[in-house]
Order: sequence, then C-alpha cells, then structure tokens
Amino acid sequence: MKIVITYGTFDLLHVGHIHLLERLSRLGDRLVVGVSTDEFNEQKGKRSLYSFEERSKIVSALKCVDQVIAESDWQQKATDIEKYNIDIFGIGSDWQGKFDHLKEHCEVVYLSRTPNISTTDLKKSLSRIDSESIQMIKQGLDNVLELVKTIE
Ligand code: C2G
Repeated sequence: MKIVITYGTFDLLHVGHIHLLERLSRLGDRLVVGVSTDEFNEQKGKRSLYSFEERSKIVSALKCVDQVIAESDWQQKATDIEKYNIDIFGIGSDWQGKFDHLKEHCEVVYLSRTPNISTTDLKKSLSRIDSESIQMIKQGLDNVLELVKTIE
C-alpha cells in the first residue's frame, strides 16, 4: 500500500487543485491531504474565503482524496510522514526545492503547476465583477436622473 501526502489551502477549489490532486492520487493507493487551518493561513499570509471546515469538507468530497488532516504549522510534515506511513510527499512546482529536506523521510515529488488559474486571480475577477455591476447600476441611475430632470 503506497500512501501519498500533500498540503495546501485549497480555497475556491479549481481545476489547478483538482489536476494536482488527481495526479498525486495516481502515484499511490491512498492520498492524504493536509488542509491549512485558518490560523495557519494567517502565518502563510493568506485569508481564505471558505473556512477550514468548509475547505476540508470540499476536499474530502473528492473521489481521489482518501483522508483530510489539518495543517496547522510548517513543522508537522516530517511527523505526519511517520505517523501516516507516507511513501511520497508531493506538491506543486511553485514549491520546487522547498521541501527537499523531507527526502530523508520519503520520496519527494514536485508536479507542474497548472498555468493560468489561481485562487488569487479568481478572487480578483469576482471583486472586478462586483465593481463592474456597481458601475452599471450607477450609470443606469444617472440616466434616470437625467430623464427626471428633463421632465421637471
Ligand atoms: N496548484 C497547482 N496549480 C494551480 C494552483 C495551485 O498545481 N494553478 C497547487 C499548488 O502548487 C499546491 C496546491 O495546488 O500544491 C494547493 O495550492 P494552494 O491552495 O495555493 O496551497 P499553498 O498556499 O501552495 O499551500 O505546506 C504547504 C502549503 O500549505 C501549500
């Protein structure tokens, strides 16, 4: 039984996350995912839209994920590898080289990051839509105001 582990925030789950998790799950028989807690996210300089509980529930629902654990600090990986009998630690290539120290505990793989999609970009486009619709509504109200003025 070959067990794989990875870690991440997984906020606003998107195809980049799915693509990574599915590739990792194909490397072994079981995939364990450490989802970053809200408190650890703050240490990572991230504020996710979905809470830890929501993000954990969403990741757990994926067919390719067998177990979700909490990721609450940077130091837990080596302990987790022993605790869960991990054979492979994997993560996206944006972390290339950052976890080579785990090679003394298990195999370490970096899989290519899916281009042109990120939670940060999704959040930006969502906020842009908000401001665009506010602009449209404002334009509409201005037009009505102009119309009212001509009637007066
Ligand atoms: N990812 C990807 N392609 C994307 C976006 C993300 O392959 N377009 C991968 C990342 O490389 C990471 C995983 O999806 O392996 C989760 O990404 P994030 O939720 O952004 O997590 P991150 O902030 O990288 O946290 O201790 C490790 C950290 O918790 C990793």
